[in-house]
Amino acid sequence: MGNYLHTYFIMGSQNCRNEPEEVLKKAIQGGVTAFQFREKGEDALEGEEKVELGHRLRQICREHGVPFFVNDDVELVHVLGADGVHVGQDDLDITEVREEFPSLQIGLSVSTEEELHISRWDLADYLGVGPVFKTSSKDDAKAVIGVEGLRAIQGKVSIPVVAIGGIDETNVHEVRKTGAGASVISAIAGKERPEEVVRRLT
Ligand code: TZP
Ligand code: MG
Repeated sequence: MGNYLHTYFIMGSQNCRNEPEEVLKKAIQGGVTAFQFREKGEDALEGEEKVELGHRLRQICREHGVPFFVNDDVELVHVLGADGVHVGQDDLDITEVREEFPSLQIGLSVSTEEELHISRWDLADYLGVGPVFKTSSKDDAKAVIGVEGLRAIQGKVSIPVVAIGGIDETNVHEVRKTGAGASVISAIAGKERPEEVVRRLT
């Protein structure tokens, strides 16, 4: 699957300014290299509606050859036939997730070196590290770690890292300098022309 972490777009309907299907198509048009369906938070869809949207977004990714990840929901990984799953520190146990999906790509969120030490990150294919900058897309976001925090964690692992949290056109170059990928929610999903933003991010 190459370097799919380069520009990793994450969203759910709650993040979108326009129809999620249109937002995703435009983001792909702009050149995103992976997508994660993260239907989560106060205004998120639930139940059948979440599954239906997931099917439509999964299909768009399939048509364009973009790897499709599901955030936190093992059942949905099965139902949608996802290429990978992303797990947080307080969500699923990565040991169980790896047992259930031996050949899928698995991402793990890590915010601090302490979390890294207590994590089975060796079972993951990549780490999502942040928030690197201030974010408004996650209610329970941990403290901002900065590019220094990103580099510190990167230096301790042998798997690829994708930065997350507050990444936009004004600061993405700082992330690029570290060699980490960039994962982005609001700077793409919340915009009128996602394709133009993505072109400036890549
Ligand atoms: N994990 C750490 S920060 C964050 C997540 C899911 C939200 C990132 O969203 P944005 O809008 O790109 O800051
Ligand atoms: Mg989580």
